[in-house]
Amino acid sequence: MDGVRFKILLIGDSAVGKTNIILAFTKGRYNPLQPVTVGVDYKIKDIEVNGVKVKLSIWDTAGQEKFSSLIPSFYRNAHGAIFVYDTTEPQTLANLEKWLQELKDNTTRENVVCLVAGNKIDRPRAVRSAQGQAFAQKHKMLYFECSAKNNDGINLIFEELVQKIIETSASLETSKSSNSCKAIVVQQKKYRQYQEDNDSCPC
Ligand SMILES: Nc1nc2c(ncn2[C@@H]2O[C@H](COP(=O)(O)OP(=O)(O)OP(=O)(O)O)[C@@H](O)[C@H]2O)c(=O)[nH]1
Ligand SMILES: [Mg+2]
Repeated sequence: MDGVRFKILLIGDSAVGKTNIILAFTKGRYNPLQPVTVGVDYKIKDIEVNGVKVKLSIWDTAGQEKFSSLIPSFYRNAHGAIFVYDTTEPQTLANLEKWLQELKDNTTRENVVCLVAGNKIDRPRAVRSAQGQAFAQKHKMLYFECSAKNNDGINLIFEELVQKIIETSASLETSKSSNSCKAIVVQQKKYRQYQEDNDSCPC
């Protein structure tokens, strides 16, 4: 199915690793000297989830307030949001409450699918997984941990988020775009059935 596009946001404090997560996912690279993000930036990446091709626009913004700009256009029409915190800095998890409020204040869609990502698990942790999970559970979000440095868990985050967006949109069945997502779910089921019946890909 062509023409499926999702807008994904990365949100969180400065230096939690948002830009490096995007870099790891889109280019397989890590930059320890990554300059702080100023304003808003985005990258495009095509992925395939359960046989369905999806074009992602992945939006990055400045964690430092003094550099943030164009906030409403950043949040507009987003399908999914990844709330990033640093597993070595407890305050970055606490601050996700503020970032969540900002999303709520600016979103133009009701059903933004949200995921919490605890980044920098390659370093000694100062936040237990259970603490991150508790925040995610409280707000009905998915929860994952990752290391942009080691490219550990990064692909999974985007794949699970996209899968959840497809499922959520299909179950709502209220708009043209959700109908197209429903079609994707049907296609995924057919694809899985085909894989069970045959060992090779149908495409
Ligand atoms: N050890 C480790 N360090 C990381 C990881 N991800 C990012 N960093 C470090 O954290 C610094 C900040 O990363 P960025 O990706 O620039 O953080 P950001 O969230 O985009 O920050 P702003 O643009 O200011 O909002 C980087 O220069 C890296 O040194 C990781 O997975 N592990
Ligand atoms: Mg950045």
